[in-house]
Amino acid sequence: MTPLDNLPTPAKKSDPKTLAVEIIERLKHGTGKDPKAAKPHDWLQAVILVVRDRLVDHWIEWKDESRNEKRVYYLSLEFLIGRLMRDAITNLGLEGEINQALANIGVDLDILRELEPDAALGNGGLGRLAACFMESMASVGIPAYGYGIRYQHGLFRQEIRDGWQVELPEMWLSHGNPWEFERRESAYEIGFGGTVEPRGHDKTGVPTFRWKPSERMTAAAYDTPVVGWKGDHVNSLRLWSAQPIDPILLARFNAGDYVGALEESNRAETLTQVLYPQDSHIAGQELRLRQEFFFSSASLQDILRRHGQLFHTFDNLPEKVAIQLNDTHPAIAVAEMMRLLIDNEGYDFARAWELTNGTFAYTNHTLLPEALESWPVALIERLLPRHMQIIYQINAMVLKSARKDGLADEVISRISLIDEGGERRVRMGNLAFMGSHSVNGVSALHSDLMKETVFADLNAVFPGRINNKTNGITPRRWLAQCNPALLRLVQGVVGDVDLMAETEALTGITGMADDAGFQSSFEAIKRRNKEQLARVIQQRMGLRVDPGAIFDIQIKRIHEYKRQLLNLIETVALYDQIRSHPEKDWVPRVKIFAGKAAPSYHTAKLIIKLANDIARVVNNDPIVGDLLKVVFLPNYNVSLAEVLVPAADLSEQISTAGMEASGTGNMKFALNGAVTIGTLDGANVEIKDLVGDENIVIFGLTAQEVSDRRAIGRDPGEIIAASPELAQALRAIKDGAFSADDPSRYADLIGGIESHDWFMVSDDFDSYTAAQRRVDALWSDRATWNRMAILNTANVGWFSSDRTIRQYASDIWGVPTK
Ligand code: 26W
Repeated sequence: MTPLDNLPTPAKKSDPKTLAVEIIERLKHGTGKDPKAAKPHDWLQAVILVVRDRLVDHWIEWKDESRNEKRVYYLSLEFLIGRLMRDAITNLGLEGEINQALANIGVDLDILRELEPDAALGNGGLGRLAACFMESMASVGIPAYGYGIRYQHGLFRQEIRDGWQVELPEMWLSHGNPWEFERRESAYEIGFGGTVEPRGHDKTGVPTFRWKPSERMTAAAYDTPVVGWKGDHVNSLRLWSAQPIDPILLARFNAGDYVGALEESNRAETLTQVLYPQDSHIAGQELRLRQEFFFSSASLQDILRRHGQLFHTFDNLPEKVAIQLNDTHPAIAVAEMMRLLIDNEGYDFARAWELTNGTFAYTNHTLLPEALESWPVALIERLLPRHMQIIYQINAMVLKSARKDGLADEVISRISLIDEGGERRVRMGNLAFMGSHSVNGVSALHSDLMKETVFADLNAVFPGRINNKTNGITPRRWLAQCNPALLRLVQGVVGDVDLMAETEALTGITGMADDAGFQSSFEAIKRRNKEQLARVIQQRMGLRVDPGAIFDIQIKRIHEYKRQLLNLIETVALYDQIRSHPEKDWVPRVKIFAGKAAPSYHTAKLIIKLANDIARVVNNDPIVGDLLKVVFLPNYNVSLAEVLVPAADLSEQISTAGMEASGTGNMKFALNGAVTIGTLDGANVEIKDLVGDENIVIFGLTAQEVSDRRAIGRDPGEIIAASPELAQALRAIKDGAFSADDPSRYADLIGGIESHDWFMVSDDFDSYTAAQRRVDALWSDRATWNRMAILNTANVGWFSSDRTIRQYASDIWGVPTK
């Protein structure tokens, strides 16, 4: 019993009147503003603080309640959380109350919403998945922490100037961040460089070591509460910021060297300044490795401190702690855990390995060889000398036992942690694999391919370790918040079930798929969402589009394997045909693109320019009119996705089969009643299984066919020659039909397709155009189309990230869910 136990700390009331009073109170006393003079940003701040107060009650309660339970730690260099206010308000069930409170004050919640910065602490799918997972872990009641980096600048802001992408710094923290709590008490020292010194011997006579880093800094914690559905559970997203241990080096300062005095300070602060954009190739920047180690070490120190305080031993670590590695970005944590257990806690190597392996699990998100991380041995030796020793030791142990099992030399050199072809490098994928008891892919196809390709040898050595966890999306953000009208419509049919908790109950609308009244309501909602998007397009680009046309949308990072180029070439072919036969009964389309290209990925940036060049020509052609419009919306981010996804008729998921690990945009579109046009890649395969063959438009080579064709070697020239439509579209682009100011702009881009066409645009082109004409025919019969759209919404509830998280919980983490 402490005096605090007797103090009443009642949960805050949340009726509109109390809320209104508190908002004004917060505005005055929290931000120091006179309500009469307050600007929208001040109101936003005040509303967030009042909502945050409500979270904090649940947060503290939940921390207390789950004290002795097994905890899950999700280590990720990216959390693409986007805006948080609507999430918090919906999950707390306060939408009506806050709206009412603000109406009484004369403030519009919708205006405030648009002012909240979109936290872009991620590149794309991998980061957004981490954000959906955080929300789902809270929703299903898993005590979990997300660990990452508090980047000062998230992913760059994209402007389109003269059709080209221009990158500008992103400043999400410029108005402060009312969601976060700085935890001054949770700070850890992080070292780099220096030497490893022998310390003596352990009880069994094994030599012991201690790392003496030459460079040190502090990791400071910032916590953001993440609230689950219905508000019962609130977890923490803990992001680390690098700070100098000595902000000013006094000796230098006193000697008059003012710049030198700040050196350490600058070096520390640089570390967490920017998020690395996901490039076509891993660049291997030293600063990136420093970021990876910095956040891995801080997170593990935090985890072990918490565990030690509770249990006073680490013998039970795997029973109480599960650490999930989001791709190989935190893979160095395997070596860091070994170091902490051996050097600091006195465990022997074998026992430390057992504990580490029992605690870690690893998720792989790509098979692209150019995206697999590896670091030069020399670099790790310089930055993390003790870790390099440990990595060698792990390698020796695993290879020795493989040798004993009679594995051939080639196999041994492929599973080795050290890649010896050329400059010696550490393979982070192999390190993550060996250090984990579970290795999972993110769709059924991708997990199968992992076993056959990158991890074939390791899979043979550690059978059963690879498993599948098909990705998911949170239905709270991707249905309730972005498309409330659709949720209301569906809810009216399925009756008294909590669709946000039991998303598979969406199947309850199956029987209405052919009902004329339901179809027209469904269509009317889609129409309003399209009108909303049309307004955004009009405002941002000054372009008028017809909401009666098919809205055909491809939004995702710009990458050759995702094949925006295939879509663009088809656009050109369609444009050609419309011009040749304007009298035909064409189905009007608006082709919408959005996405960022990595700043140094030239081909991707050229594809953006091509989209804009084609848009300029097509949109100004009076013959075409409203039959075809092309739009490239700048600065794609989570908030823009929330407007685009509910407005789509057609979802473009057209990657070269075998290359898109899962995709999650595909799930968001289907949930909101768009029909997918796609290849049998990633989770498209599972979408097809769920919605049925007749409710999805599949085209193109299968993953098997892609790999067979690549093995045989083929001539794209021949393929192009056999397709007059493709040949003509390629010629038009290549000859400058869309780039009169610089006719040879696309010569190399198209030349690449003619010569090697690694992503098999030409192989799939005819099949893709045929699929698009199938789409036209289906659209022309609106009852058929509406039925397809409805059956998509009805059947994809399985893709809720709650389902994914429950599978991780039971198969990998061994934690209960509610
Ligand atoms: C070479 C380009 C590249 C670089 C990095 C591709 C992919 C990466 C990341 C390491 C991984 C990534 O973002 N993967 C994406 O993860 C999503 C969530 O699992 C999947 O839905 C996407 O298919 C996958 O590309």
